Amino acid sequence: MHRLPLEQDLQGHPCFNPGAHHRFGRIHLPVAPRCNIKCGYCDRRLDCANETQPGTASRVIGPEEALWVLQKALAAESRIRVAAVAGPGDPLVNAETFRALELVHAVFPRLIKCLSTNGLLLPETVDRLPGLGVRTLTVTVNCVDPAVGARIYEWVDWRGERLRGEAAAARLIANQLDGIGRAVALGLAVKVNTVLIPGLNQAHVEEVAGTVESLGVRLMNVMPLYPSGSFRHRARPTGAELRAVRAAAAEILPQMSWCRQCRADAYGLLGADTHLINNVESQR
Ligand code: CLF
Ligand code: SF4
Repeated sequence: MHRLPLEQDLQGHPCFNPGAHHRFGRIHLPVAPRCNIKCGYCDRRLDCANETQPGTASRVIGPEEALWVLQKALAAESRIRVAAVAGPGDPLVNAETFRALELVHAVFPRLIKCLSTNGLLLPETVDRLPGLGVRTLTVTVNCVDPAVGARIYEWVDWRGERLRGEAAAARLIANQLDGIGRAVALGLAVKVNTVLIPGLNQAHVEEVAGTVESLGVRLMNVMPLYPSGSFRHRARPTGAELRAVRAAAAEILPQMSWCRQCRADAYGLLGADTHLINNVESQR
């Protein structure tokens, strides 16, 4: 395991520390509506399935409103240690993410700030994250081979051009790996989420684990596909398939097995979710 100076501070992170998820919680601020890629399993009407379970779409809120709901949520749930942006689109392509984190960090400097991204814009934005209090980062890496990625990603918007096929996957993968390396060098704790898609990347997850481990990633979260979007007719992995893939990957990289595939507006302890918007709005 890589030990970083921030290790001590991460004890209260419910996703990065297996001992913390029964004791501490997180809040997701849904300030990021747009996305710059199209994963086959994504249903645009729902939350980013790279981090969150497709469900009822979150209502997007603005940065100032995010600070307000955070204050309300902290008053209602004192165990929250992490404020994160995890959708409903990709945080890094939405300027509102940076503004919200700036506001939150100014008022709550001791809260851990967390982000979950597809990684396309990570190389050009990662330098801004430590100054916003971001200590933990999740990048969804479903493959490190463009031939596999061409079957997972429908398109990638890059520098004004819509890439497709292997060119799209190659650009996304290159940026993800470049961005992860930069994030680790900046001292961020990086986790990789990999959506397990039977028939597409099942035999490829160990290669993903080995590649990101060599870049300094400290934790991997293999998430079962939730069939939706273009992949709505695909099978969800069985429990046995998921356990087998996780066990093989665990030989390479510690595995997160307690992920609850939270909504993009969840707050509280993992799995004991309260949904931010409905509950906080009822207090207006
Ligand atoms: Fe949120 Fe993700 Fe940060 Fe955790 S969730 S952005 S790392 S604070 Fe955690 Fe929820 Fe699983 Fe995500 S249980 S979906 S891994
Ligand atoms: Fe959907 Fe993928 Fe974009 Fe997340 S990163 S919003 S799953 S297309």
